[in-house]
This record gives sequence, C-alpha cells and structure tokens, in this order.
Amino acid sequence: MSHRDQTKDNRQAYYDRIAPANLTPLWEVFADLVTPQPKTRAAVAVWHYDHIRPFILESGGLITAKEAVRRVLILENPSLRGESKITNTLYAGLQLILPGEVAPAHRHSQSALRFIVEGQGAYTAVEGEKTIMQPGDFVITPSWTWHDHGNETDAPMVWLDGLDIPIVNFFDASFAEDLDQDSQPLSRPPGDSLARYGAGLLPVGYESLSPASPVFNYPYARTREALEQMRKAAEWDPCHGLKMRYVNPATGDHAMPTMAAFMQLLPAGMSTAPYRATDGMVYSVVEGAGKTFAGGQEMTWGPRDTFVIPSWCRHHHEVEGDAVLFSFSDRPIQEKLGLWRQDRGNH
Ligand code: 1HN
Repeated sequence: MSHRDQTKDNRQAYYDRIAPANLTPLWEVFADLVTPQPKTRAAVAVWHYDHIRPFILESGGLITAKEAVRRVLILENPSLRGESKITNTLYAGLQLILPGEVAPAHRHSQSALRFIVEGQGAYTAVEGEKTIMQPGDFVITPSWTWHDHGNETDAPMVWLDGLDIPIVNFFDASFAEDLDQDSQPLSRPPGDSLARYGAGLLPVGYESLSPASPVFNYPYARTREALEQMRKAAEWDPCHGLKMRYVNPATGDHAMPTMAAFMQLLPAGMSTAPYRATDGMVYSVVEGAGKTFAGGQEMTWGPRDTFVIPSWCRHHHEVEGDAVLFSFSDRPIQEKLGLWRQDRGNH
C-alpha cells in the first residue's frame, strides 16, 4: 500500500472510531461549511400563470377553503422539492378563494405577505380590521396577528402568499392557534389603519411594541400612482430602474422584520445592469412583459407570472414596454445581522 493510501486508511479508521461519540473532523467538511461565496442549492425558476392557473382552479373542485384551512399550491423551487421552499429561507404559494368561501381565522408566529394576482374584492381581516383586496395590493399579516379571508364577490380570487416559514422553522420557533370562530370579530372600520398610519401622519404619541407596520394594506392604486409621478424625474437606477421598498411608516424600516417587499418600474426599452445580492428574490409580474437572464438561463415573463432568483445569482432584466415588478426577500434579517451584500457590477 502506498504511503498516501496508508494515511487515508488511518484517517478513515479514526473517523469511524470517533463517529459513535458524535464527533466529526472539521477539516473534512470545512470547504463545504465556509464557502468563499454563497453556494445556494436553490435554482432559478419561473411559473407561468397561464400554465398553472388551470391547476389552481381545479383545486377548487377538490377541496373547500375551509377544509384545506388555506387552499394553496406551493411554489416549490425545482432544486428543493419536498421542502416547501421557493428559496432556502422563504415559502411561496398561490392561494385560491372561491365566491362564498371563508378561510378560517388563525394566527401563527410565521409572518405572511400577500400579493394580489387575480380577481378583486375579496377581503382579508387582520387584527380586527377588514380590507378589500385589489390586484397589485400588498397586504401583510405580521407574526401572531389574527387573520381570516373571505370572498363575497362572484369571481375566484388568487394571490401570492410569501411566508418566512423556513426561517421560523430553522429557529424551531413555530407557534399557531385557531380562533374558535371562522371570522374574527371586527373592532375597527375598513380603511382605518391606512388613514391613521399611511397618510403621512401618525397619531400623536403613537408607540408600538411591534416591529411590523401598522398599515396592513398598501393599495396598488397608490403605489402605481407614486411610480408614475416619480418617473417624471427620470432618475433611473442602472440595476433596478425605479425601485421602491414598502416601509413601516412609524419607523422607516421594512414593513415586516423578516421579509422585505419592493415594487419597481422598468421603463420601456430598459436593459438593466448586471446585479446580484445575498437575498434570494421572489418576483411577481404586475404589468408588462420581459426577459430575465440569470445563472445562464433566460426566462420570459408576463403579467401574473412568478419567478425566483436565488442568493448571489447574477442577473439582469430586459423589457420592451414598461414593466412593473413586485418582489420580496429576506433582506431585513440579513441587514440586521450585518450579512447583506450586493454586487452591482460584472465581477
Ligand atoms: C397561512 O396562514 C396562509 O393565512 C397562507 O392565508 C399560507 C402557509 C403556511 C402556513 C400558514 C393564510 C400559509 C399559511
């Protein structure tokens, strides 16, 4: 046996002997643990709405919203099948609620965001206040807030759910409970939170123990109008076009402590500069059509499509007409931990 083989055998015999004591040599795993750059298991992927919409509607004939608790098709990253993840840290799904249905009230330590994709006029109630949802609205249900949904319209409604489930489970910090009634009692009139906290004003003496925004519906009509007004200044970021983040108006921080959300306008003809960041990004297309080049792949997208760009995957977008993109990520946590990085160039 060569000297090299002998050394290898000796080491392996040693590893085998220490294994029952639950010991592992760091030098054998170091390179996988501490990589010079992020090495995600998640893949670039796109879900075309036209393709999956029939599957979503079909679920409506198989199970009621009430029986399912939440009737959702999970958007699973193709490289993370079976893990209920769209990125390593985030969950995403498309939820269907049919006319007359109720999704019963519950609360959990996971934070959720909703981005309305199809239909209009269904409601969600959060902590005693109802809001009617329209396409493009960004709605939050922060950690441990009671929430239930209902559809009193005559058309199906579909929205994108984003949750921090993998993060909460990573910490083994999941709690959940059901309310003893399907619909929670309402204590404030519709529109109260937006008027009280989302009109550039705050109640005098307002203080909150929660890090989450007191506004829980950020209507698309307002967001779109803001983008339209700002575009006149023609200040375009080479990587992002015009990209805004949803904020907690009381603190200026992200709307929720674990997930950030964004809305961006890419003007007609724009080809963005290459970009990557450590937060994996989930996109929902609101308006327009385009292409995203990421990780050696080309994705085409149009309204209501969802696509995902994993951590540190360099990408750029190309659009013909104007495009409006919603997106969300785990950026707030990474920022708080001093981990978030971006790379705005080609190297
Ligand atoms: C949840 O509460 C909702 O409230 C949607 O609509 C999806 C996925 C996992 C756990 C809780 C909702 C969810 C969820």
